[in-house]
Amino acid sequence: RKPTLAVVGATGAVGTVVLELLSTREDVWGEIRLVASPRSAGRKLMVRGEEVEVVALSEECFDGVDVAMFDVPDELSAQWAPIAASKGAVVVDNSGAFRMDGDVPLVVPEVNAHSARVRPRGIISNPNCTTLSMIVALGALHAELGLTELIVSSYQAVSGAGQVGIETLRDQITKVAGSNLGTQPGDVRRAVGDFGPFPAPMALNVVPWAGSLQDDGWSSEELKVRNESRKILGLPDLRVSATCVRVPVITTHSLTVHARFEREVTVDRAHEILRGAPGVVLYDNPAEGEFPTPADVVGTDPTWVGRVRRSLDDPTALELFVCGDNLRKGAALNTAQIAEVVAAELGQSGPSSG
Ligand code: 11C
Repeated sequence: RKPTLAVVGATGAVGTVVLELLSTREDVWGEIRLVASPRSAGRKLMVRGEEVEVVALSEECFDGVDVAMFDVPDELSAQWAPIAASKGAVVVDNSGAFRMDGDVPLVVPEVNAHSARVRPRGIISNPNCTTLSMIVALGALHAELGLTELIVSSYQAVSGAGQVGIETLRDQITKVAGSNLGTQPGDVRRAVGDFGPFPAPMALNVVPWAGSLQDDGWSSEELKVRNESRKILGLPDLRVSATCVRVPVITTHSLTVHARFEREVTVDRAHEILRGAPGVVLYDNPAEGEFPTPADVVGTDPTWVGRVRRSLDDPTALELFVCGDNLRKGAALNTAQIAEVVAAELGQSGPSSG
């Protein structure tokens, strides 16, 4: 029989994209069970062209489930993922609750699919969307050139903060539209009123902050980029410095990357590697105005790379601009891909042995 999938958090920003993907990707699933908070139970959502009723999160909702995707906040995953695993489901978790747990693999199928097989807790983690938006391209370059250092700045979309992030930016755009705001200190701040989940206005602004405050002024998001990149690439001592910035984009994270390698690199060689890398689109012809931007990348699956240059002062380093849809490859798509890797494995060994 085909494996049974539970989607926990089916009504959220990421869950909504998961349902779209499940309706368009090769269908490897038997039953798909949609799970959400008791508040959303009873709602009917479309998946694979059929209406499916959402059930409330409970121990029983994992009965007979082979794979459970979790797209819920950290604290809910921390509580419920081990329960789902104890009931025999392989959990693919998109929260930050388990990513750095030594007994939980952190998987990007194009980079380290093999590590999904070793999962002592029955849980596989999906990386943070900021790491995911660049790591497929960097994994391909690392495999050929040997990465030694990363210095990155992010330009993160508001949907990284969930549906409330999207609503906040839309509301602020309405408030500033057609005005001459953005010409005096504090005028945008006063006009938009409500900052929602952000520490400053998002309309007509950029905000050098994402996540929570950690030691020595770093944000949690910056530490995630560092720690998760090291774990996925299997480079525990990789030098990584990240500055995470939120920009007024609805969906698609962008990053500038300074990547240093073990030996001298050329743009031609980097182009060749990126052109051949699964999951990567090279779009790099600035003479024709061709480079990725969030407005063009949103809604697509690949990691888009442009503006590839060799560093002027370091022949072993490259400068890149990378864009990835933070709700697709950055979250729902990578989760679906991991779940499909597990489904294929269960298919080889029988669904109850996972
Ligand atoms: C953002 N990357 O853009 C964050 C959201 O660890 O999964 C995802 C947080 C996480 O705000």
